Amino acid sequence: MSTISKKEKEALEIKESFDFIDEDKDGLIQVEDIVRGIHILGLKPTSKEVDGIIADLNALEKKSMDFGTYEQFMKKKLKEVNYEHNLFKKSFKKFDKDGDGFVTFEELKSGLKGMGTRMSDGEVQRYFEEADIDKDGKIDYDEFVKWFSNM
Ligand SMILES: [Ca+2]
Ligand SMILES: [Ca+2]
Repeated sequence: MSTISKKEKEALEIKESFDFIDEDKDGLIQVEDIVRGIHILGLKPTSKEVDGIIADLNALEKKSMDFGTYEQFMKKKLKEVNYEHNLFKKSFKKFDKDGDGFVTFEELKSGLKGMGTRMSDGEVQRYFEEADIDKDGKIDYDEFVKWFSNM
């Protein structure tokens, strides 16, 4: 077990990604390069989001940014992503009644019922098959997130 907190780890990763992008080590990076940082940090923005990010940054009317600005920006982005991630986790848990890390057909069925959706077994089956990408008969968390994001 490592003793550093998630926050510290995050701060370290932000610093490392900045250093990596700042190739000439002058403490400044090009505004457009922030997209590389976003990818290094494992954030997967859509191209629409990237456009939004660039627009945000252009509004600052700066061509380059220092670490402070970069850090602030990344912290905000990571927070948004964590928020989304928590939402997925929460809903996954709702479905995964026995908490074994998989959602079975029965769990999906009763979960959807619990949400007040009226669906026939056939419809639930269709949903289930759509979500179960590797066809092992259960939905794991990754499959769940993919399915949910595509809905
Ligand atoms: Ca389960
Ligand atoms: Ca599966």
